[in-house]
Amino acid sequence: MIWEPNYECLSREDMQSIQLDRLQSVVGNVYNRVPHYTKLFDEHGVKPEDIKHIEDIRKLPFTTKEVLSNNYPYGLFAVPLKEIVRIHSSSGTTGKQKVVGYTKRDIRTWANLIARIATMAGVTDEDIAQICFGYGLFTGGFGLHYGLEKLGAMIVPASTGNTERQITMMQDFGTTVLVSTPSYALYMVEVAEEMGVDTSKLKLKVGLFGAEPCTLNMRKEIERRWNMKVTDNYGMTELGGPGVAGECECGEGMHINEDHFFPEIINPETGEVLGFGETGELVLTSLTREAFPMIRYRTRDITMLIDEPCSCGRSTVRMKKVTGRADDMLIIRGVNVYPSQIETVLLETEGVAPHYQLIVTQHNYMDDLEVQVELSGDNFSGKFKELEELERTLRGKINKALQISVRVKLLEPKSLERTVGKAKRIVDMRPKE
Ligand code: DLL
Repeated sequence: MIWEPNYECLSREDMQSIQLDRLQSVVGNVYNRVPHYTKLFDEHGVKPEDIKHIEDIRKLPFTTKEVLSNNYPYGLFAVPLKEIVRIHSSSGTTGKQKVVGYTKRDIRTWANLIARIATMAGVTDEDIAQICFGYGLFTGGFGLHYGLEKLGAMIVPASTGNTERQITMMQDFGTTVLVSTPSYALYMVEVAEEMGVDTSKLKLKVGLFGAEPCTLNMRKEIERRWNMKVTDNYGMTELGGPGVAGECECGEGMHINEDHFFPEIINPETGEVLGFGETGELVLTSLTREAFPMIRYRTRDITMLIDEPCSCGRSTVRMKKVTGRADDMLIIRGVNVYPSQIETVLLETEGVAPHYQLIVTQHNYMDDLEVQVELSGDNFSGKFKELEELERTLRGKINKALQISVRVKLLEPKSLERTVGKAKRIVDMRPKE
């Protein structure tokens, strides 16, 4: 089944005509209503009237994540606060979160987009969907919730945590659709196995997974151990959350909701626009968001676009699995982490030097982050009790800043290798494929 065939199966010409119409409208809106864009477009000598064809989008400047922190919290909103009915947020590079807003219409559109991607994955109104994403500022919980509700599925709003209870709910409520990060799905199956649950007796049919990369091996492992089909879906807070793209049952890339998000791939070094089948950084323009439009947003996610027809019948352009990031953002157990957030804590803490390394590993598909930091040479006695105290303080502060738990390892002064160029802050030992 296709949720909105009128939009998902259009000819290229019809799709481009809708995209152009919507692009002209959103560009006019941001130029007239958001001081940041007025200034930026003026600096680049581009006016809304210059957008005459869809390719004219290339005349517009890019938007980077820094623009969000510079305009924190509401500076990029294109409607008065009175019209905002909800905000969501996620971590920014420093202490400042990325905050995005939604009008009533944005919330309705969002639900529709999620209904599309859930339908693509094979979910119907007969299903019972257990949502194991956090309900809160993160876009995952509420995003999937309203979309699946719109579709008519029965929702178990389980949120995250209390994993044994999650398994019991699956058994008792007859869950058929699992919504979570792939890593949490793997952790859950481990707990289920420890509880002696025979997963083949559960009613699970499909997993709607997203918010972090899932390697092919990880996918196979989830499919085997849970005995269900895995699907991937993609989105980000800046573009409103999940709902940008989703995988259909053919499993050959994620269909982008192109009538709402215009995709481009660029060379992350030069900004040059690349063609279909070429790998680069995904750039997205939101075409319909009222409260928080984004023009040519550099996602920093590395992927590729494909325009070949898909056997599911949808004609929308697909994006391949995200294979990496063009910046230093890490995703640890589904949470976005910037090394600069950790650095800020280290710089504020007496007793440690700003020489650190982040070691990321994976055990049973669960991410683990260890922050290794050098003690500052001069003012430290080296007494065990003091070291313990310092480690505890640091761990507490970092956990609070990142909203995930990390391990802290204190190192002797000058023990980390010094480099003349860029410091190697991240050692990511997780499997890539
Ligand atoms: O993760 C939104 C979301 C929620 C998507 C639930 C899907 C399901 P953020 O927390 O802002 O938003 O993180 C966005 O996560 O730029 C990617 O780097 C990464 N990401 C999201 N989905 C995928 C995916 C949500 N399917 C950042 N595969 C993005 C790989 C993904 N990476």
